[in-house]
Amino acid sequence: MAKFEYAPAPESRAVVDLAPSYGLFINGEFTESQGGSAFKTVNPATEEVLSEVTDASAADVDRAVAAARRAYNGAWGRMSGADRGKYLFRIARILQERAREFAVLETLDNGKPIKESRDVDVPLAAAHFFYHAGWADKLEYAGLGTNPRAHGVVGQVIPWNFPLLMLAWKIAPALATGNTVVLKPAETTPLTALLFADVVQQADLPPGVVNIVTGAGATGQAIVDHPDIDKLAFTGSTGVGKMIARSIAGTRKKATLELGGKAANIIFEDAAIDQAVEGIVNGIFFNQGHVCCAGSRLLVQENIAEDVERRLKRRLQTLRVGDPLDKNTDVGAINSKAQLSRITELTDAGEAEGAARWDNGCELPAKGFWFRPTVFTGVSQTHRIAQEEIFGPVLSVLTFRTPQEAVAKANNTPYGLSAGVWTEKGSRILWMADQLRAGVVWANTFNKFDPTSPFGGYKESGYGREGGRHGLSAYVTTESNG
Ligand code: TAP
Repeated sequence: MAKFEYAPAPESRAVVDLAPSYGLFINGEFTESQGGSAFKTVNPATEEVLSEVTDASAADVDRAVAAARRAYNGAWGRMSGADRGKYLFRIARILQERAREFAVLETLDNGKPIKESRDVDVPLAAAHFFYHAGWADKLEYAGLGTNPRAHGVVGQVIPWNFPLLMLAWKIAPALATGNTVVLKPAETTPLTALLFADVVQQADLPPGVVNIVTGAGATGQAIVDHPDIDKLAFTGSTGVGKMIARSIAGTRKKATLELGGKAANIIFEDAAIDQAVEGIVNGIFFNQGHVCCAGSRLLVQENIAEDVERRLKRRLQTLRVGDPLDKNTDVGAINSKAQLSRITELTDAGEAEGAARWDNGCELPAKGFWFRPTVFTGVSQTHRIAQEEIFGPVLSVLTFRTPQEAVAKANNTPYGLSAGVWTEKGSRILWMADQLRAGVVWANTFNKFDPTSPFGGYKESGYGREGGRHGLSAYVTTESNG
């Protein structure tokens, strides 16, 4: 299908000032590792090396936890909520002021389109700090229980799909409630967390309140295992989440786990089809499908399936895949070679198991990690592509005849993070929301996020909520909940 030709409109990367290498941010300053090594972080769209970062050792994690403990026992632990709130407001405003720098850096390190980092990741990260800043002096009135108090030192481990945003989801509520933090960003996307360390300095936060240690899985494990961590907050895969749950079992550590998903996006025959098609595209092709709550299973009522499929494929042919820094780009690069191999392996399995594969046939850049927007039809519930999280731009289409069948199929997964329902009938939306075992149910929309709204899963999608008052409650202990 013919597309409008657009002239390229690349965002300048001059706003980003990258150092050739980075140390660890411990006790308010960048320091050298003790016994750790270094690794390179690359731009997944070009494979260009962006910088070298530290692979923190267990001794480094120990120093970071000690700094966080000192800060908790010192100025931060004694500070009033109103004063903590001022720091959070300051961080939020600095994030807004430096929004372009953060957006370009996120796109360089992650591969996501600039229009997403600019319009979604960075504004939402700032919004999380603003929202939690407002709570810092009102915790007594948040309905959390009697006399809410911080846990102490919180260990936080985050994934690569929304690096700055996941950092904000973790750090903002922890600080608002008076905890101190040791955070590890994902191995492939450490750079915006290191730039955030610069913001922490600029905001003049007391030393040790926020510590950033970069590294791979072993560094994350050292945080999880550290005896002086009071609470853990993890976002990542269900596999690693289960390992964490096993390693803290029997300890006094509290934990929230935000894990994977395999959401159903359910389209009824009375839905506004063109809007639903936009919702399907947003549901699975936003952020290259690297979204825990992505609408990766499309459940469409059988009598409209052909029409929806035709319109969807037509729409997908207009998606622009390519340079993430180009403001016209809709779908950017896959975050890493390892993730590209996983997507390739699962889509090959989909074909081998008998589903019909289609992609939009777009041209892909010669260098970097890329995958065409792909749709599988004729998918059955037992296929791996209907059961396993692909975490890429791949949609599996299944059909249903009755609302009961839609619910049964939607719930037929070990996960339970999110779902979408598209119908004109309000009563059906409410009935479906009640039946679906998912932490978030969107109605006639998809992938909408707000700091006031709790987010989290059922079953193997984890436990605990982030955002809203529910998210705050995970960071405090009260006289009623111990
Ligand atoms: P993981 O491999 O689980 O990695 C998540 C984080 O844990 C990374 O920082 C990782 O370090 C670290 N890690 C790895 N092994 C560890 C260990 N043994 N102990 C402690 N930390 C360890 O997931 P991922 O590939 O980065 O992210 C994709 C997954 O996250 C998907 O399943 C997705 O659904 C899920 N996710 C869920 C949500 C929510 S809110 N539910 C949000 C985003 C993503 P390295 O980077 O070095 O491996």
